Amino acid sequence: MAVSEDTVAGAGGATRPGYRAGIIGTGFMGRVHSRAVHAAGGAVAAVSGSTPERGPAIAAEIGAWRAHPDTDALLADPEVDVVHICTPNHLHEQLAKAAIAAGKHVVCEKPLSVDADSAAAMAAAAEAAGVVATVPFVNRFHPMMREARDRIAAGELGALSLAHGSYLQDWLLRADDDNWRVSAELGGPLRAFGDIGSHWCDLLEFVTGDRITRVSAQLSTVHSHRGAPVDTEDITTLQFATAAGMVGTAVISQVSAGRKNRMLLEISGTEATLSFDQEQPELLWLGRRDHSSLLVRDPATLGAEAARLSRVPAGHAQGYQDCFNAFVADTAAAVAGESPDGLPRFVDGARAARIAAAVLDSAERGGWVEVSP
Ligand code: SOE
Repeated sequence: MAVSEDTVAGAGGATRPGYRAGIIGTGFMGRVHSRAVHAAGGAVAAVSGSTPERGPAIAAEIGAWRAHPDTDALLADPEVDVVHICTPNHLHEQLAKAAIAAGKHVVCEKPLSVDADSAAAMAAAAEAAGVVATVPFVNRFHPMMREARDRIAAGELGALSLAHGSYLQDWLLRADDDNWRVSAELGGPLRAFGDIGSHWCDLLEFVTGDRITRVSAQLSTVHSHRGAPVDTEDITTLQFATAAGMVGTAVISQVSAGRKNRMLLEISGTEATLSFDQEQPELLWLGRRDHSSLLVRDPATLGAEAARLSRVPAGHAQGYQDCFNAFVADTAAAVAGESPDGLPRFVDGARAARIAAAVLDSAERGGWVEVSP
């Protein structure tokens, strides 16, 4: 796969061979991706939006070299090495397969696709072509989540027994709040779970190294009309069990007034508990029966992976966009032939899609459903 002579700063600050991105989709996520590409020292070679008219203005805004009138032109652009797909979910499979067929590496937004079979087909296509194909499960890139992962792997929590938490937002609180994700046709049948529950489940499995094996879920739609009838859920509640014997619950909501993007993950074992709040990403609570403490992101005191992902010294808060920047930097490292630890790939997106399929099945049929391995 050809790459340019530009240099790219890796997650830990190292320089990499160049990275020229073509971004498809110009909404909130397309802009976040473009900032991350630039932060990594790469270039946005091209962009294409939902209409040819939007292209030039967005290209100027995000500093892209050029705008293409459609996705075919972007995929044929020889100066695009990596295609970033930031479109509504129903387009992911078709675009990712076309990008792979054109010999490009791919970054595709989550949920990877609208159902488990399609997500698995995308992972298989990437594997067969030997391209780098990643999914921005960016919460993996919080240094304190790497710290939690290292401590759990070292046995500091003892035998894991319980995991619980939530991912709560309010940007769809009111009936007149609308977005393409609300439509099952465009976003897939699970909206809140696909959009943010997928992050929560991925993070749980990443940090613990464990697997959700069974789920029992309920869906609730608070607003049945948002201009048109609504066929996706506002809230998912979930009970689960894992292969290693944890039980747990998760609450996923996009209608929780005042909660902007609050992801809580708390994991308990026979010795200790770790608790993380995405809105306070510099901190990790370590609870013990007789002495609890609040760990602060300080590269000098953290494990190697957490220190690697710490992009600024202690006391200089880093958060959401930094996670994205680190994710793109590690994707660039993978494109350059390295194997960065914890990089979420299409197989991880396909895994999240299998959990989503079990959640949907359980909610529709009632009762417990096994997650296919
Ligand atoms: C919108 O719900 C959204 O932008 C998600 O798509 C992201 O994955 C999440 O991190 C923030 O909220």
